[in-house]
Amino acid sequence: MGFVQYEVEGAVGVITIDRPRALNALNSEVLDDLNAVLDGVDLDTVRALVLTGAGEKSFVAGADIGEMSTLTKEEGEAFGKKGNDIFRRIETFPIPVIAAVNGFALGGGNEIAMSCDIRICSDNALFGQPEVGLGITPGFGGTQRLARLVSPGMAKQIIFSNSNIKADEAYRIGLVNAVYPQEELLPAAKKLAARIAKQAPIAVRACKKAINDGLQVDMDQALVVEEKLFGSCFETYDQQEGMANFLRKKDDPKKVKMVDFQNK
Ligand code: CO8
Repeated sequence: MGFVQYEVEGAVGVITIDRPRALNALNSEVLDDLNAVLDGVDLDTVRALVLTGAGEKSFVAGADIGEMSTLTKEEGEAFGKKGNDIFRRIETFPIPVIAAVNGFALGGGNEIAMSCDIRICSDNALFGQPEVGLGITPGFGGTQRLARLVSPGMAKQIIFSNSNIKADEAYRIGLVNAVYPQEELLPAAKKLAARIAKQAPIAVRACKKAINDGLQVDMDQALVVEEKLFGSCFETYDQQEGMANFLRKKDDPKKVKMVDFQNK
């Protein structure tokens, strides 16, 4: 795929936005390629995804400013919707997506990272929403996801003042879960993805759905969302084998084995 590479290592898929000459900025073509890569993810075999940027300098330096510079109001709305639809697809993708933020994550770069389930970054990462310096608002979900992820006050400070934040500050405010030296970032992301991939896949998917859907409703409704998904696990091989394995181990520690979860 032109601007987006995809490789599978075991049960982990690694998606790399690959437009290094423009610091991996997102133009329409990159967004289309990303959508096509998501179409091609084999959900029977791949259980977690890592999303990163090509090169050592930039994760994604934003939406493509050249492409945006001549948009009309209608075209601007359409471009915002295009990005939003794809980022929402990532956010609601059935399996977990980990953003390995390896440098600039500005504007649309921070926004795509925030649509992932988990964010970790390299120590040279730089986060920001520079849109007001360009005369626009964040248009790929930044006003909504940053306020939900950190706090409304912190999101407003970052967005209104066009202030970039470094990796340690991103960690302090909870925008990323961990910071690694550049060379350790991708291995760490893959290791985390592989650990997730070893768990019962239907249960992991249900956890993602429960957290995402539950956050959209009040606590009473959210607990019903959880109950339904919890109940659905009892129709799976993975639940039967996972629990049987635990009981066998209690019975005879020599019977300890790794459960080979079957995704069914
Ligand atoms: N768009 C297009 N090209 C870019 C972008 C971008 N966002 N960022 C970098 N590039 C290009 C540069 O133009 C340059 O190309 P060339 O070599 O042909 O001149 C190349 O990448 C390298 O960049 P620099 O020479 O500038 O590299 P530096 O190391 O000096 O600087 C920076 C790196 C600080 C990242 C700098 O490139 C920069 O400030 N980039 C823009 C960052 C930015 O403002 N991003 C936010 C864009 S707005 C946005 O994302 C809105 C999302 C919602 C859109 C909704 C639409 C409706």
